[in-house]
Amino acid sequence: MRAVRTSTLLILLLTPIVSAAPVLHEPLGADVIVDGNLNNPITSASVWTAGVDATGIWHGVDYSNAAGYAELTFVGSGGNHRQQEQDQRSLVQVCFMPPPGTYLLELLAQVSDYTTQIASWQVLLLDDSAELSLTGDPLDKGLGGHVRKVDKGRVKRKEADGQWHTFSADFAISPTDAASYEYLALVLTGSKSEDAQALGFDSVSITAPGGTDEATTPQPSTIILFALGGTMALTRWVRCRMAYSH
Ligand SMILES: [Ca+2]
Repeated sequence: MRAVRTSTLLILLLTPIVSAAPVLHEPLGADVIVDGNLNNPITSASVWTAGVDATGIWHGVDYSNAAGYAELTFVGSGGNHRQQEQDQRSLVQVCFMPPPGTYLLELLAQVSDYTTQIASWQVLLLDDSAELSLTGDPLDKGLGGHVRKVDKGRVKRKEADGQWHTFSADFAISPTDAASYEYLALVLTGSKSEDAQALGFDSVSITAPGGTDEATTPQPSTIILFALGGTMALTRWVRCRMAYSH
């Protein structure tokens, strides 16, 4: 009887350990972005600094989500494109690096006018010394080797009609990326030049992954990097999810 109990106990103890081991090719199916519907308070900040500011929450300057989406409240002076760039305000969510793979970014954006407004987004990989400025151009201030851009997009003329439009794009995180950078950042950026103009973001998600790129035959060095990057990234990512997903 005692032997049966002992073996049962051993199985019970071992089962979670075995099932918790990272299976790098298995789809995760989870959303990298926390609170993609913009329901929780946006932390007001003009800079996001690695190692100082929190992951898994929205940081922004001059954005309100009182209406259930991220609405830009700052009205710039408009004018030429350079002025519009300076009038930009960004909303950022940074998360610990997810595992390597191909990811799908989806979001809703609402913009009134193409010629006097800017609305764009970028997926950035950051190292542990990166600083993102949330006013003006987020990549304008000497980020150097601390940042690698893996995706960018913007609202185009035909979509700048004051209505909500859905945008989506695939981007990839390679095993080398996952081993070289500490964080993934989604930066949503916009400007307004008149109070009556709309600038909003909502329903943001980054979902994944189909695992590493199946079209590529991994070389031994790539496999080692993948295992290292993937395991480190998965550990950090799960930690991030556990800390900030409630
Ligand atoms: Ca919402």
